[in-house]
Amino acid sequence: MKSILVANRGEIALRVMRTAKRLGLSTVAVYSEADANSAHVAFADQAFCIGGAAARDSYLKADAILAAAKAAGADAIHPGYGFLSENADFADSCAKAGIIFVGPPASAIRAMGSKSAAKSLMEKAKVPLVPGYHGEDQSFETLSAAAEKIGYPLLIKASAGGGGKGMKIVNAKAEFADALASAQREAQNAFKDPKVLLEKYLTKPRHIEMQVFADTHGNYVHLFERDCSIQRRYQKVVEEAPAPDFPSSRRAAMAEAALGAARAVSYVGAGTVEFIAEGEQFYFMEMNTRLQVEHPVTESITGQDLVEWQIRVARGEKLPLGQDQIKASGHAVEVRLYAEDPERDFLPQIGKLTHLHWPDGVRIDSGVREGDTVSMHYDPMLAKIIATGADRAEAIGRLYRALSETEVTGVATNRKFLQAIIGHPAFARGEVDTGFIPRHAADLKAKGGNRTVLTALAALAVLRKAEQENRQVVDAHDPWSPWGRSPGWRLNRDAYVDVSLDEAKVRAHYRPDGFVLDLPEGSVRVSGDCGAARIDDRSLSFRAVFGANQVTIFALGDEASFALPDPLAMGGKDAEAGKLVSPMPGAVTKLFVTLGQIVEKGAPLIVIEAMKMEHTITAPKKGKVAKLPFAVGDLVGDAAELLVLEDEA
Ligand code: MV4
Repeated sequence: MKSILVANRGEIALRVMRTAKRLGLSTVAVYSEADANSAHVAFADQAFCIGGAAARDSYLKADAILAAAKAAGADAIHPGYGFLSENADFADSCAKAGIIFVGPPASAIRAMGSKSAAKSLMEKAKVPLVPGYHGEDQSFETLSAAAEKIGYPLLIKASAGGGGKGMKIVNAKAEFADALASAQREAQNAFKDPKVLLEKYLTKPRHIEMQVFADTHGNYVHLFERDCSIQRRYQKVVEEAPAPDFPSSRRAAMAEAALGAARAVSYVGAGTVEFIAEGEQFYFMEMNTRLQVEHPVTESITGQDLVEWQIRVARGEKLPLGQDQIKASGHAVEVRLYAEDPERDFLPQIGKLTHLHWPDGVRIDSGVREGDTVSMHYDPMLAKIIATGADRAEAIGRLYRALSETEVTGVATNRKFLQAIIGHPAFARGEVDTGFIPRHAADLKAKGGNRTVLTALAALAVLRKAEQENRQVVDAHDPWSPWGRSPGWRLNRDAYVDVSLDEAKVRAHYRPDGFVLDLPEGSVRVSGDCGAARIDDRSLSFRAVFGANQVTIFALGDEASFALPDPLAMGGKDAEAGKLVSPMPGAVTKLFVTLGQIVEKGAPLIVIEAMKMEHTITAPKKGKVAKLPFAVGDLVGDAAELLVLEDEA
């Protein structure tokens, strides 16, 4: 194997290519039209555009990917996760084309693809199953008789489903018939297969999964478990290894069950066997026949590179280590940082990442860079942040600090939500189960504890910026003269300016070394600047990131954004020069003008839509449209230059 194509995008494409390069392989990326300027394309030795932005037009197009592999002379294809990673037909097509699929045999993918069939196989292999029914006979009589035997509450699952899709809880016999009909309808619509299975419903289970590996020589090992119990609507939020409060006897039993599952389907490569656990019991749920998003926590506690293992197995080598040589030490916790807004029901966010700063001392697996755009076409995960420690408390402490130092502007993120989980006393106590987020929902809501400090810092940042900008203009000959420093400075009387933050005015009284700010909570003294600010008697460092009409302050592990007066309304420098910038990230939904057109003051020019709201940009003066870089449908970032109006000659 000399060359590998990665049939994926974002962080996992980069992750796979990094190891491939280290192993001396040349790397081939594929990308959609939306990803032409993305990090995974830049990192690869060569890259091929395989189609349009929508996944079905690119990352799901098996033929286009195989054609790219042929054109590049790639010997192998790594599918990453998602997209084609668990598509047995794609694995077959690779084999037919003489290309190594870095994944399990198509037969193993198929065997685990149907839940009912998988459960029957697992039953034979003596892998523990939740009491239930997973038979072929789908008649109402058989299903309702099975339901009576299982008892209530019970769960109806789509046999072809996975990850929580098509599940129905039935609390009592009277609900069964309706729930069944609806589950069958949904299964038919979503998976074109109405087949369901029934299970006893566990109300507060933990999700614990075992990492397994097998080679083509009949060797099977496990690399311990991961606890992924903290989920939101079946999406994992926090993953850790080892599972907290998980005795080694249960670990050994679960590992044996997982290896039994892998053997039962003649598995090869990296796989994950998912269990739900309640009390002392655990039960097989499903097997994921791919490398998982959360594999870094396993890498952290074992010191192994799982992508290297995958590639070596795909080359026909034996597993790098035997079971006795695989050791776990310490603790690792991962969180998934998403471009989503917890205050708007976790609505996915799109827009340009105007500022991005990653913390030190932790592993960051990310596919985005500052200036990149988060589009609506793909999963909005920005990064996985993985912290390790000698023990769980140390790992948690590091992760909390890392989240404090993570800075993203341009899109809302779940950073504070993650921090609230990682910092929660119940999490510290290891009280993790699938009910964690709903149970602690009130504690996980954003609280404005540092509002006064952040407001004071925002006012200071705005004042310092104004000073810098004025100093050049007003007082070029003596930059230190108090006269030129700001328009408000006068001798012998109260001198002040009003800073407009979020529509409210903060009065700032000049003092020789700073300001006294009148805030609703009272007066505070501020001085210094971003590096070393002082608020009353407290010194702190902070960062201010200015957007087109807002400023975001990062301090004390917290952040807050404040709206600034509209630069167009203020007649700022940009507006005078006729440069119109986007007030927020969004999509261009309408253009009223064309290049070269002459417009009157106040004429509507462009409509930007974001968060279902339309913003119309109007002409601040009469002029000729000299630049118009965007078309209808384009995504624009915060502060992107939308249009330039030139004075008419
Ligand atoms: C269950 C269950 C309770 N009882 N099965 C959700 C996703 C899919 N992988 C399996 N899931 C569940 N199956 C029985 N018999 C509860 C869940 C479940 C869950 C499982 C793992 C992680 C988070 C979860 C959140 C809600 C429900």
